Amino acid sequence: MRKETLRLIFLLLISTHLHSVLSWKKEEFRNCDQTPFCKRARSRAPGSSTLTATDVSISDGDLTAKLTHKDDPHSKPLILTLSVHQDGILRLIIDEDHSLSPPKKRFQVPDVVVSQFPATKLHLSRLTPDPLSSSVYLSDSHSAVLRHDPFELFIRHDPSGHRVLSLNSHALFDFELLREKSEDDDWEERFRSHTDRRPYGPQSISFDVSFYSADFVYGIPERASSLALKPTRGPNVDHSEPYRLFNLDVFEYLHDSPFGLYGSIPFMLSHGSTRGSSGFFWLNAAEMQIDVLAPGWDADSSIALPSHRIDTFWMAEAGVVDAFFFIGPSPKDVLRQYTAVTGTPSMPQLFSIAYHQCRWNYRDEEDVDHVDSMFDELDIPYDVLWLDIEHTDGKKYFTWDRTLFPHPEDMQSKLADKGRHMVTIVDPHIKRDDNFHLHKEASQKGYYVKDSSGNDFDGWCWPGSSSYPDTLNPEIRSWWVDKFSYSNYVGSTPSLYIWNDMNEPSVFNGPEVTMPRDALHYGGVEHRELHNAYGYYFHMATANGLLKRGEGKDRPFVLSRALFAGSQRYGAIWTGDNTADWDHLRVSIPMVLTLGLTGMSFSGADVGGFFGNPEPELLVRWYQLGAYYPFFRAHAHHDTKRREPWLFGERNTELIKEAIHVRYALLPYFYTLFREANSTGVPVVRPLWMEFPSDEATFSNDEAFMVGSSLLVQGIYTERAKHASVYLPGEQSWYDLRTGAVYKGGVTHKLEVTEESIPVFQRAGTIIARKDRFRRSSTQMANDPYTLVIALNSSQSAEGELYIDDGSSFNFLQGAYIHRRFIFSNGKLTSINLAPASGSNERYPSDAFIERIILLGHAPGSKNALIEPSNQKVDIEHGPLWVLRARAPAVMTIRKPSVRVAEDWTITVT
Ligand code: NBV
Repeated sequence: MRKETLRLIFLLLISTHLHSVLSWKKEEFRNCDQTPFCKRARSRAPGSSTLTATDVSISDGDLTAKLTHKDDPHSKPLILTLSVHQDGILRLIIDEDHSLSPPKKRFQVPDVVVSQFPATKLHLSRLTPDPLSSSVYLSDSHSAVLRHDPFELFIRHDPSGHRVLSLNSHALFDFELLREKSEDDDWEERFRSHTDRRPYGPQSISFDVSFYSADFVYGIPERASSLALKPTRGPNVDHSEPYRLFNLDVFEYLHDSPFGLYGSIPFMLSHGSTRGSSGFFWLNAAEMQIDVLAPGWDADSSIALPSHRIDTFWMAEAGVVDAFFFIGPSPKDVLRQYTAVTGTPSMPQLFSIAYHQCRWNYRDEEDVDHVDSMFDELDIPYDVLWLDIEHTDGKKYFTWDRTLFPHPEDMQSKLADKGRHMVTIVDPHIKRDDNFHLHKEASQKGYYVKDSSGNDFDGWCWPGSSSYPDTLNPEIRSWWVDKFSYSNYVGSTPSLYIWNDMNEPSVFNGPEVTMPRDALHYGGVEHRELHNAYGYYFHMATANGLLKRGEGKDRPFVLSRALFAGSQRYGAIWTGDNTADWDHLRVSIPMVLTLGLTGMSFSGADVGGFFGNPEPELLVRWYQLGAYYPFFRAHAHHDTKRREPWLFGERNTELIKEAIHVRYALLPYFYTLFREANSTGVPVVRPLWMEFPSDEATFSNDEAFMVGSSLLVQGIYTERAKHASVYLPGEQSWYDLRTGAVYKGGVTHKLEVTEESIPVFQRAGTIIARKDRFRRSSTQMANDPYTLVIALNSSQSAEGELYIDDGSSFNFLQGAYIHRRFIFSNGKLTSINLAPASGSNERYPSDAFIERIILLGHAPGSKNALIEPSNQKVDIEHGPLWVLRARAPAVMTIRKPSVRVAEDWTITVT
């Protein structure tokens, strides 16, 4: 009887859940006014902080100081520590004074700062003696200055005396100290039907951060809004909510809202035309709210600060100040500095950057087989087929519904025979079913997150009553890791990879559809302190599971919905449940760009839109744009009509196929960019201003983006578009990727567009490597020859890089790769080795060769090309720019130079 009632309640809950899918329900989520710490912080006036820095000294190579309230010298001080790291990185920690035994240790997020980072610390030994301030050198050209009274921290560019970044310039700093509860204290907080016991009371932190010489600020994903962050407070601001960072499962999110979605990265960058970029990162996993303040917000303030400054206000519910300042000065420098702290994106397997076919759900093995064979029949390449929650036995992850999927191993091996892979979903909610071994083990071992009374937290999710593994605990992570072994995950094979969904975590009956803030984790950490990093730890444990399964030889692939700073080390993320409409297509670009700017280079949006049925035209445009997302996957809600590429008539199938083909042709270029991201942190897709940092016309461009430094992509975001305005930055020209037609740089062009493609251009002065033969999957293209596309600039020169490795193992870390730079100048193309001088050819031997070289923008008349050292002559002819495309324009082509990619050679055009 009890079971029946529970079942009914559950069905009711699910139906309300699904009902709420119909639209975003504002009232289900807290706004700043309903969030006491946010409301309190926002009501504070500039100048209200009375903290002064005293007892400044250098100890252990760090600068330390006490922060005390001037008007209350007996109040408990805070301890400030400043450390300086290589490459102009400043770290600031402010916490309670542990020697005064605060009621509890505040949570400082572990496992995000990479282990190598502390080793980059520079030992401070010199402090300038000045009663008003203390300063230390940050780099050859920058100092960090701590003003004592009132306390303020700023970074100064010494030669010019200009400021770069500062904290507490408006004296808004506030740090609520933990205290023992007295009888009069009522710390409980209520939201809708939920009560948060808040046993430790108020503990929030807030402060202002200013970015100087800045025209715009960017970053702090994840939300569906513009790339440049609009002000949220001050004169002429039309909406008044701060940007929220609180990982939530938000149904049908709006396409233009400051509301935080599934992931949080508390990292903001500024950019300006005069002095470039700088960055600020606050490592804190509690709910955060951030205001971008409009000029004039502090009209009453007497503090005179330079213009071209952007003030921001940061508020967090708990934790400590563990903040990092990055001095840039170029946007790429900021990314390098940020990823020196949180890690660069991991190097993905080649297959995972190709095309993925997903839907909730591919019903059964027959369905899988049918979809797979249709791709073959139509000659459309794809690499991965995905199975959503319905493939399991009653939403118990790591199991199969054996009626629908009786032979999972055979199913996977059939795909693997064609070089294809499968991904299955593994969510964090574990079904509380005593017959489920995972649940039995987890509950016996005490591995679940606890509720505020210390019992296993029990919440509703897909399987009904569910509990959640506490992956903050390293022991629980290693337990989780072992679940991915072939013997534990019965039915899994080496070509199976994983998808983590709902890891915000999503709890259908929880406050704001998530876990209560007073739930408890390992070490007595409250969920409120850890919330934004829960999904990060789960993603980490899953990725490490795949790593261990492959005995450390295979690069894992795990897609996660929730994310935090550092998630880039564990896999890809996607932008969740978008909608099949033009606005969502448009907003996918600032969303993906923002993720890239905050280290998370490997991301994409559901192609086609998750909710709703796209019109064929929208679907085609989505494929054309999605082919340039770093993560390229089509996906759809189970209530939508089937939408595999062949279901919209022959013409649309052709168009979709062509979009996918372009991605496959460009895989060598994409893979080279993924390696660049892996070694430098610079994202695969970039805002235009990252490549053209002084061109103001690019600063708020949300519609176009760069793929690497060579391609510019302009999306088409409206129905039946006949024209598009495309701004092509820089002084050099641009070549249309499809036609080779040349366009002037520094101009906005009004271009005709057809259904055949969106506008994409190759920048003059660049060389791109392609693979133009199409097979079933990227894996099957491994030994195919390359085409080089040389786009010459006005001095008839160009450069580009190509990175190749085995596409799946970690041998590249031992130098098993090919990395070449191609330089074309004075009529001669030279291939130069960029890999460590000795041994790379032996470590990664390859016969791969170049079958065609296309010269765009070359002066006509050349007939031959001389290849050295082989001393062979080959013809220069007119050949198609795209071999497989009928009616492709003819361009100057060096056919069959047949030089090996791994070797040094030159080709001289005569
Ligand atoms: O697992 C089902 C879906 C999934 O297809 C989607 O991609 C996720 O974002 N999942 C959310 C849960 C339910 C969504 C209504």
